[in-house]
Amino acid sequence: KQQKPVVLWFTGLSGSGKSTVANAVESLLFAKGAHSYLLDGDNVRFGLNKDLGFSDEDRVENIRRISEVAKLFVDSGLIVLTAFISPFIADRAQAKSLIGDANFLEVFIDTPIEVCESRDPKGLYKKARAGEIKNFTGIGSAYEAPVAPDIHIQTDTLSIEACATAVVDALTTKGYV
Ligand code: GGZ
Repeated sequence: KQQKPVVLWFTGLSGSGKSTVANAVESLLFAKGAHSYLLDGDNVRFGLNKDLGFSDEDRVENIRRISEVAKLFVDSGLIVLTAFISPFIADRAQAKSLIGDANFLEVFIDTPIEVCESRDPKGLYKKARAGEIKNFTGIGSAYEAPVAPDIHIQTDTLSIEACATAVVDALTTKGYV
């Protein structure tokens, strides 16, 4: 099976569905015989980046290291999916310039904060509203939405499966799979 290496750089709020959609995309890619690797909080923030918290400075360093790791994986020929809030435009631009325009697609998981907050799977929005988590993205810390994402997914109007299919369709249209 033909595949062209690329980083699918997911960005969106906590609870927007980045990891869920990225996992569903991986299943579709696997079924097509394409090889992929997912970087997310579970395998990065608990390992390589366990020394980092959620200050602006730490988020910048989090995204910088993830960009470097994504570059290594993409150099190995994989389709790489990264699922981090990556709240700052400048850091996503930096990731793109490190990895290279031809191998980078920004995927905006666009879920309104009201929807994320109503989902609140880990109770973090509730804690943030109560002042127990300061610097929570969208409440005490900024989220800078993409201005011109390569792929724009609105999770509140589509099923998970439909979101994942839209991402893979975009990859196909752009000639990566
Ligand atoms: C945002 C936080 C925070 C604060 C803990 N702000 O829904 P989750 O739990 O699983 O996803 C969130 C995750 C965000 O980590 P990232 O590495 O993606 O963030 S960034 O790209 O901004 O570096 C949330 C949890 O960590 N979490 N505290 N203050 N999210």
